[in-house]
Formats: sequence, C-alpha cells, structure tokens
Amino acid sequence: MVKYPDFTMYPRVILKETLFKKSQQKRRTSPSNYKERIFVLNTQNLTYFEQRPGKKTTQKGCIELSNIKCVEIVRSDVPIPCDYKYPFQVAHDSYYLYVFAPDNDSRLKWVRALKEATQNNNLFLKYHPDFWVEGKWRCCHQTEKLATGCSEYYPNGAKPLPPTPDPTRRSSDPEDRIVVALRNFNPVEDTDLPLHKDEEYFVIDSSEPNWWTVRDKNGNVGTVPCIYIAEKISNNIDKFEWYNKDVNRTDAESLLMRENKDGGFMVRDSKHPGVYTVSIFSRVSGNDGEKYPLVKHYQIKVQREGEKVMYYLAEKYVFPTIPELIRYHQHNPAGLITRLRHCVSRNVTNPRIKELPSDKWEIHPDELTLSEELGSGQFGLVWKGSWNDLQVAVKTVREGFMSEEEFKEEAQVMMKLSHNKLVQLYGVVTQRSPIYLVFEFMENGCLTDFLRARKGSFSQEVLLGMCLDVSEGMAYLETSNFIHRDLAARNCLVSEDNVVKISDFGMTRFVLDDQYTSSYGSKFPVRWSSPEVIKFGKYSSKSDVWSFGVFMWEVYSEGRVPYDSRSNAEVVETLNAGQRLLRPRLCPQSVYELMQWSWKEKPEDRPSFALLLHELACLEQEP
Ligand code: 4IP
Repeated sequence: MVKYPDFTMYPRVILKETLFKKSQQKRRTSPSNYKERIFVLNTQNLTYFEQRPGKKTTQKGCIELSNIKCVEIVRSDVPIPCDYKYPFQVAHDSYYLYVFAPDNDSRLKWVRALKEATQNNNLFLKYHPDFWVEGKWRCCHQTEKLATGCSEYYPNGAKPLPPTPDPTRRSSDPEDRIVVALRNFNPVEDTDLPLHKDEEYFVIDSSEPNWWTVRDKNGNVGTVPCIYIAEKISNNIDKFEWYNKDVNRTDAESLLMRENKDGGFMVRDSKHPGVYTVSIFSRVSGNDGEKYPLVKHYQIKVQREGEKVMYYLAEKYVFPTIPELIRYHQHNPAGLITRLRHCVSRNVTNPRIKELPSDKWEIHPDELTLSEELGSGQFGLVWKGSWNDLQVAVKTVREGFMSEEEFKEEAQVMMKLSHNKLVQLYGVVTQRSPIYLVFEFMENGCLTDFLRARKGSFSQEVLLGMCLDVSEGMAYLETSNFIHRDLAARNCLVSEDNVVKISDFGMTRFVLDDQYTSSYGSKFPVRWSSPEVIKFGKYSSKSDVWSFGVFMWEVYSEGRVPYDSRSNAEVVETLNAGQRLLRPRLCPQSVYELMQWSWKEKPEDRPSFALLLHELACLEQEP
C-alpha cells in the first residue's frame, strides 16, 4: 500500500500517481538519471515527491502551472531505461521535464489533465515531438535545447480533420508508406479509423505528430494514434540502391561474380517470404595461397522483444532497422567475410558513378598548375598548386600505395561532404598515373607542426577554439554517418585565419600498405586508436570519439606525441591496464573530464560528437 503525504495543505488535488521522471539537466553537468516520484497535480502546481521506506516524504520539485508552455506525449523509439515506458513532456520556464507513465491510459490521463489546467497559458505554437538527447533534438536535429519546436502544437488536444482522400493517389503510388498496427484501436471520434493488430495500412498524411491519417485495405480512411502503429521496414528498403528485389541466389552470384569486386554486396529477397539475404563477394585464400572468388549469403535475422523488432547478421550486433544494419556492416565486417564495400545493383553497374557525371569530379590535368612542393604525405608528395584561380593542395599518390579503384568510387561521396571545418576535396585527376587528389589549400599547414612551432604562445581561448572547430567538423561527419578512422592533430590543417579543419577523413580505407592498416603494423596509429579498433578493427563514430579525446590531449600539450615515452606495445598494455593519458599542464579539469569521457572502455559509454560539441561550446561561454 503506497502511503501518500498529507496533501490537505495543498489546493484541490486533480491527480496523484507514482511515475518516473528524468532529471531536467538544468546544468551542464547534471546527471541524466530516472527517478521514481509521487506526482501530484493540483489547481496551482505540478509537484513531485520522493518517498523512501522509513523516511519522511520529501518534496523534490514544484512547477507552477502558469509557467507551463506545452504538455504532450513524447513519440520516440529511443529505449527508455526505467520501468515505466510511456513518456510525456512538460515544457516549463526554460526546462523540459520528461515524465514516464506505467501505461498509455495513465499517460493520456495526465496529459489531458495538464492540458486542461494550462489551456489559458501563453503556450508554444510549435513543440518537439521527440526527446532532447545528447545535445540535440531527435525530431529535428537542432542542437539548441531552447530552439523553437518543429511540429504544430495542438494544446487543447484538437487534431486536424483528416484531409479528403485524393482520388488520384493509388495504393501503388511510390510515395505510399505502409504501417503495421501494433495493437487494436477503437475509434474515439467519427474521424478515427479502427486498427486491427498486425494488419497493414497505407499512410496518407503523417504531418501531424500524434495522429496520422491512414487507409485500410478496404479503402476506409481515418486518423489513428501514431503510437499504435509502426512503419513496415520492408517497404523502406525499396529506396536503397543495395536492395535488389526479386533477385534470387543464382542471379545474385552471377551479378557479384561479374562485378568481381572484393566486398561487393547486395540485399535481396530470400526464397523464404518476408526474409532478406545479404550476398557478399570476396576473394579468399585457398590452401595453395592463391585467392579464389567466393559469394557468401547471410540471412538477415530478426530478434523480437515484445513489440520491438531488431535485425542482425552473422554476430549479434542488433539494429532497429535494416538500413542501419547495412550502414554498420559497411564499416565493420563483424563476422562477415568482409565488410560491405561496394553496392552491386542489377540495374546499373555502379549507381554512384552514374549519379555524378564524371566531369564533375574529374579534373583535367591541364587545368592544374603545380607550384611548390609542400612535403610528403601518407600517400606521396603534396604540392601547392592552383586550379580555376583557386589555391589548392595537390596530393600525389604513389603507385601501389592506394587502392585507386576503390578511391575513385568513394571520392564522389567524399566530395559531397562539405562543411567549413572539413578540408574540402575539390576533385581528382585519375586519367594519368600517379593520380592526384585536389584539396582546399590551408595556408598554415598541419596542426601538429603549428602547435609545436608556436608552443607557449597559445591562450586558453585559442586551445579550446581548436577543439571546438574539430568537434564541429566531426559532429557533421557523425550526422553524415561517415567515420574518419584516423583523426589526429597531424590530420588536421590550419587555415590562414587559424581555423582548424579536418583532413584525410576516411582515407585509410584505401591504403594498401599493411604497416598502416594492421594494428600490429609499425605505422598503425595505436596511440589514437580505441581498444575495440586495436583488438577487433571495429570502427565507428565512437572510435572517432576516442581519437578526438587524444586529439584534445595533443592540442593542450601543444603538439606532444601521446604516451611519448612508450612503445606501441607498451601503449596497448597501458590501455589494457585501464590507464589513460594524464592531464596536460595547460588543460583545465573540465576539458580533461571530456577527454576521460571519450576514453571510456565501452564505445556506448562515450559521448557523441554532438554532445561533445555542446559541452565544449558551454565551456567557451563560461567566464
Ligand atoms: C538530480 O540528480 C535529480 O535527478 C534531480 O531530480 C534533478 O532535478 C537534478 O537535475 C539531478 O541533478 P541526483 O539525485 O543524482 O543529484 P529529483 O529532484 O527528482 O531528485 P530536477 O530539476 O530534474 O527535479 P537538475 O539539473 O535539474 O538539477
């Protein structure tokens, strides 16, 4: 029996119930914990109390109803780490309180009561339907917590009438999305459509965050609550170039063999209905040491936990969607014969090359003038030059040093990455050997040399500014699902106006020299690599975060080599023993804490770049 505090001293109580709440993280350093609280809504306040056995019930927080600006359910697929799984939000003052109810009825009861009690307030016009997590809104990706919402807010619960169905739109319309009912829904209003668990519906309008308009198989149209439906994954993969519908095992093998590229892959329909298979081509060594072509087929396995469906391949790296699973394996073999390197499609030999006419990324050698040699880079000599009146840096690639075919394909993806904190790749010269990579020219050269040459002259502001620049560029790469793989001060360049930009992102994938690519190789960047990269070659944005921690350490030690008194093998031992780099003399404790956070053993315990950027930006604003 729950013992409630004596509420007689408060104004009329409207609702009271034990719910969970997430800390509002009012300060930058606030934890993000979930606590059980007794919530009480009265005519003036929303108050929450802590009750511990044998202890006096204590009030923990109180929100004046007049300060509430929005109350709404939170629609999210993010896992909720407390016992109650039905979230709603109360936006008040300049904070967001997330409360978790035990079931949907309880949630709706609270949302309705709070909306009613605050209906005459000065409310938001727009709100955020999803959570604020790790420094950004999951709904609109804005990184400012107080940014205006991205969806219409209907404070009195009113929802727009469903649009009159457009008779010209047929179910075969490629824009149609299919959803599956997670549970039955009985209409509340005339405009609602009943849902029958496991049946499919076509989405007609998904612009309203809580109520979507759908059509059932008989052509009836109506609104349904979004939380009762889930998008059907199979329909989503149609858009991807790696998905080859109706290609059977034999056709897949001949397509992949014909393409003859290590890591060539496709996702196709399995002969078992509703199941998908990933077919991958690789060359494997035979007993005679020769390499033989082989196509392997992996079924995409499904793991169900209640309503949650997760997907995985060879090993249990599970993902909520097939595209996320594919994206992961494009970077990590994780049990497959090779990572998924080239998408092979039945229709076009290389769809990515088709996307961009080659003259857009191919620079004619005559357009380039090389003026002065700048030094030697990872692949070969680097020259200063000019192209179309632009100063450029031209990297020449020593023959046999790089997988040119792979690079040529990837160059287009890399050229599309454009951010003012990334060194821009302008194009490539591939019509002759050695090939040239043409980049934005950075007057002040490599950051390591820059730091060493000006040692002792940097203010705290400048050092923090360098970390901020690079965290901005990395946050962009993170949202572009692009992994750098070799982030270090030596791979960052400094512009004329001292802006630090990231260079050579993703380039190590094309290096053919084992000394660079094997974690035992003498040129492998062990000092910048996370434990999972050293042990299993498992790259991710979180392994980039580890390298970013080392990068910050380099900045604050003004260009010192990390673990400079130790050999590579000793560095590995140091890490295995749980030891980390020590705080550089110039580094404030607050920045060192971010480094230590980036060096957490488990990738999932490390912050995202979005969060690091946010934290660094907060530090910059501190006096
Ligand atoms: C606290 O964490 C509790 O979660 C507080 O919630 C929360 O206050 C604090 O966040 C957070 O720092 P610790 O108990 O680990 O100190 P509660 O008061 O319910 O215990 P809110 O404002 O969310 O109630 P800040 O950032 O809001 O202070």
